[in-house]
Amino acid sequence: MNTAAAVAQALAEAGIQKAFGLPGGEVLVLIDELRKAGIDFVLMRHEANAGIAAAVYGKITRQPGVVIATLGPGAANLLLPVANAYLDAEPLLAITAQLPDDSPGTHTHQLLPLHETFRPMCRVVEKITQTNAREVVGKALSACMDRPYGVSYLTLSAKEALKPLLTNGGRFGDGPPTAPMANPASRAADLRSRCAMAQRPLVLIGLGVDANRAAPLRRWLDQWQLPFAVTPKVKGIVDETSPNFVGVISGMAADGLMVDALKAADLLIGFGLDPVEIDKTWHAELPIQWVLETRNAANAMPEGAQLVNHLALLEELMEGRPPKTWGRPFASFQQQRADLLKGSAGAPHAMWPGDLIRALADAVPSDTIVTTDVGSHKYLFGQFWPSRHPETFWMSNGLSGMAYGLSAAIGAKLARPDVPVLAAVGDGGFSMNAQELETAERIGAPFITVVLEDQAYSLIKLSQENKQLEPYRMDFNPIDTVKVAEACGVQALRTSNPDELAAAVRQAVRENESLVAGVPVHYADYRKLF
Ligand SMILES: Cc1ncc(C[n+]2csc(CCOP(=O)(O)OP(=O)(O)O)c2C)c(N)n1
Repeated sequence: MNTAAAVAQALAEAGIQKAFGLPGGEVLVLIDELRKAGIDFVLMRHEANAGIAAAVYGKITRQPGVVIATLGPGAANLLLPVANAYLDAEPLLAITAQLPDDSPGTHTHQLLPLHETFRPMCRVVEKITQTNAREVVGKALSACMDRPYGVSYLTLSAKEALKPLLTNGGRFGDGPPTAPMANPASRAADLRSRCAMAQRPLVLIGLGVDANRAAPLRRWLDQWQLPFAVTPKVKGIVDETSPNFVGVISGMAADGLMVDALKAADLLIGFGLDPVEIDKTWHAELPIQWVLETRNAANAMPEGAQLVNHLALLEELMEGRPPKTWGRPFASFQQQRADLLKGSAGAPHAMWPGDLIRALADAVPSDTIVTTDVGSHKYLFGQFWPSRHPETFWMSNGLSGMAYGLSAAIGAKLARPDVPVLAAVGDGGFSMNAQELETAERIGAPFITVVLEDQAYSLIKLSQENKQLEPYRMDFNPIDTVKVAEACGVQALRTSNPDELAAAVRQAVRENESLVAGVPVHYADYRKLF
């Protein structure tokens, strides 16, 4: 067995069924060994997109997503998804080629300091050799799955890939040391007495809550009738159509209103709340009772915070009667939030963003997985999309990198072919990776893409206006969304009519077919929502 085959075998034995990527000559042997080991290689159009799709696929399937790229430029293109998985806590194993150690010192073609570049964001960074292949793959995979999920990075030179494996033993890594945990009973008693004294408690649920805690978390919130808010990365962990749902915190639309609600609370419980998602500093200024089960992404722990097992804590909290009743202390904020969506478009032939949300939410089943890109449309969907089920909403929010939504949709559809997937992206982000529509068609991962067309990097344009700078270089000419989609083999339409949009989306869902809908919006309308 050669080293590449040992890598493939270790991956297959760990249950990996797909590896995403874009090849170069240096990884061909590895890709061939993956094929022989029964691991499907999902060929994509850009390494960054492949890495994002892999990480989302991995998180949904509860295993590391695997992405393969060549050395040099291929590896350099992986910087974005590695950064994203690092800050957004998604499990990703990246494997790229590298020049062999015994290349002549003057052979610098495509030579980059890859280990040094990736090390700060990765848990395991190692060179795969003919003696360590199985062990190192196991160690890298298991490190990705330590919560919060994270990234490992391995290199395998084309030369080493062909060398015979010298050991075939190997054992999975021990993982990082566990942090000391608080006693759930005393933490529960403390929270109970704080709640008993509070008039306006608000539970802030964040990225640090595992999706498999959704049911007990919902039971506790329901039993105590506590008001709650969420960050975008856990949208759907609680039902956002519940009367106790106050809104989405951490920099989405209506953020000023949400921060006012936070300030109006007299008890903030940060249940898995991770500041990596928060673009302001209120998390450091307001007193928050941190209830964390794992370290935060990027290993940042709030001062004095202890870890506690969420499941055990929730069970303790649900022992006995709720400490108090609160009614609806945030009703006025909830009403103002709902009112924001009422309005009409500020330009002819544009759709009002509120109508867009309503039309889509009416057209798709509640278990539809929604992904977004980064921009004004992310703020819109992050705040107002009514998520109801865990892991049905995906955005880059720790890194906040554009060009996430479409790739994430591919990973999500491969992981959950049984549910519809809808990507909401800006026309700027769409032009970064629209070519992956062809990938989706080719591999049989149909999803719906809604492109919010405003011919601008609108979020940055609004920011330029807010700073009272000269309007400068934020607009671009349209690239015809419909023609791009059709060129990739996907049916498409453009409409600013909500009913027409809903009808087309319903049909695509019914027939499990891809659809791209270009929806003209007026950039200044976002201002009314922010
Ligand atoms: C890779 C990357 N480059 C740049 C940015 C900065 N940025 C954030 S939002 C945005 C505009 C996005 O424009 P578009 O995709 O059209 O969405 P819109 O804001 O118009 O909804 C930019 C350039 C980023 N977050 N990520």
